[in-house]
Amino acid sequence: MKEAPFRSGFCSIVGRPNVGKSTLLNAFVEAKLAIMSDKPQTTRNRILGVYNRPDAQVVFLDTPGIHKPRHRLGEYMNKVAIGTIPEVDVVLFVVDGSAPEPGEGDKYVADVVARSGRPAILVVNKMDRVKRGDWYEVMDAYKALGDPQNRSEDPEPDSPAIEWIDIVPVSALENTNIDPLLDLIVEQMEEGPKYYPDDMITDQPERFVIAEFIREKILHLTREEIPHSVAVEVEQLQRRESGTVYVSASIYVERDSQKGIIIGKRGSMLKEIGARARREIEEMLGSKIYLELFVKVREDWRNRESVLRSLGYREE
Ligand SMILES: Nc1nc2c(ncn2[C@@H]2O[C@H](COP(=O)(O)OP(=O)(O)OP(=O)(O)O)[C@@H](O)[C@H]2O)c(=O)[nH]1
Ligand SMILES: [Mg+2]
Repeated sequence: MKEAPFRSGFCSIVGRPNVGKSTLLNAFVEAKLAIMSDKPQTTRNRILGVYNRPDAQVVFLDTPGIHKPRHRLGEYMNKVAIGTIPEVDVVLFVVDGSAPEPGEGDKYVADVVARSGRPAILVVNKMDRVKRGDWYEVMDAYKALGDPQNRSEDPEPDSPAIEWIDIVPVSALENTNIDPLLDLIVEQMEEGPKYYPDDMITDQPERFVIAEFIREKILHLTREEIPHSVAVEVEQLQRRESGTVYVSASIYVERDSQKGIIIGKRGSMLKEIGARARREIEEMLGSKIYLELFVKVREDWRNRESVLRSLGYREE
């Protein structure tokens, strides 16, 4: 009997902000590769995660939530997200089923996906928050985004329909229906090589992951404009002979008032950010770390091309 061919390919995870794309990526690869938060626009880069099984490899690309940009950073994020679509074998269009109806953001992303012409699976996430009896209604409401009439009152004549490969209700948070979704994705892949060795589940440098873990703690601990105004850069990463890793990182904000908030009363906020980040970084590196954080103001950095580039928000 002939053996089944090894299948492989690329799969982009797109959608408006906060629908659970990064939670889904982490569920697929069973590791925390992408930071997650309840603040929209958490992910700012393309995050690669490799899913391996004996008969297949899928390279997932988690992407920033596509949104109406108000800064150059936002424009960059949209470009990154949309730019992944033509490169992949299948697109996962993720929506938030706990919102009973699609919003403007979903409609916009559906249009982007439609125009790409790439095969697409509709993933209706957060179904743990939907009563069983309402599942079909919610899924139908989102399925309708395939029809250009439902994406705009006055659709452009060239706006194509999407023939969904399938519509899959999941809970990324509770790991519900993730395996059947993975099977479906693998089915879309053609015979192909292993693009990444088994022990390489991401292409993110250690420094980037550490900076992201620190940023995630800030997103969890702050509100309003602060989460959006923060960037983190790891400046030093040194393994000492004792086995301890020394990490120093800068937290950039846009104004002095924000610097005050990040530092907190007598440094209490910065201390909490550091303590939470340190625990997670130690777990990832498997060694003790010494973490030093500095808070710096870079006015309007989200609009400054040179600063964006230096922080790694640039096209490769
Ligand atoms: N109840 C529930 N919450 C979820 C689920 N998946 C994600 N969330 C929550 O939704 C919020 C957003 O999750 P993320 O994974 O950061 O969303 P995202 O789409 O990557 O967001 P951006 O990076 O901002 O585009 C977090 O608070 C998650 O815990 C789910 O299946 N059920
Ligand atoms: Mg994300």
